[in-house]
Amino acid sequence: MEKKVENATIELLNGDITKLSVDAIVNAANSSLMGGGGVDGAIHRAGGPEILRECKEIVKEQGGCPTGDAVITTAGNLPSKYVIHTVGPIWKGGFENEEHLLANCYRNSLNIAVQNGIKSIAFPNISTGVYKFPPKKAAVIAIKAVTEFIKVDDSIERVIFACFGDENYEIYKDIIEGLE
Ligand code: AR6
Repeated sequence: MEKKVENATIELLNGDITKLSVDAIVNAANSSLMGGGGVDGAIHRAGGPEILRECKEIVKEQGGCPTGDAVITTAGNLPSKYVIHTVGPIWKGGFENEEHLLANCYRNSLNIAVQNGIKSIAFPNISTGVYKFPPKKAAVIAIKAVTEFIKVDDSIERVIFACFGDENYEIYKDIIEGLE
C-alpha cells in the first residue's frame, strides 16, 4: 500500500530490505558499525565486504556511531546506491530517552539522505528486533518522524517502510491508513 504525504509517497512493504532498488536503504546497526545479526547481518552478507571496509574508515575518523546518529556508505553488491547506518536505542522500559533517540534515527537518516541527493529511502523497523523496542510505539514514532520531515523537506520523493513479518506490517498499515 502507499499514501501521498505532501509531495512524497510513503510506501509499505512486507519483505527483505536488501532486495530494494532504491537510492538508500537504512541499516539498524550498532555503535561499533562492525556488523551483527538481524537486518545488519543481512545487509553486510548481501552487500559484501565493501560496506564493512567503508564502516571501518568511518570508525577510524570518528570512532563509532552514537545512538540516534547516522552515517553513510556505498552499498557494495546491493541493488541500492547507499546504505545509511543508524543506531537505534536498546529498549530499557522507556526510562532512558529511548523514544527521542529512536525519532533521531529517522530524522538523522533523512538529513544525511538529503545531503547526499537521495530521493528514495527504505527504512527497516529500527530497534524492534534484538533491541526490543515495543513495535507499536516504534511504528508511531517512525511514521511521525518521517511525515514531519517530508512536510518541511521537498527533496525526498519516496519513503518505504520495509517491515519483515506480518506483525509490524499490520501495525504500520493501520497507522498509515489513518494519516490525513
Ligand atoms: N529486511 C528487513 N527487515 C529485517 C530484515 C531484512 N532482511 N532482517 C530483520 N529485519 P534487528 P535492532 C527486521 O534485530 O532491534 C543487530 O545485531 C527485524 O524483524 O535487525 O535495531 C545489530 O548489529 C526487526 O523488525 O535490529 C545491533 O546489534 C527489525 O529488522 C542490533 O541487532 C530490526 O531488528 C540492533 O537491533
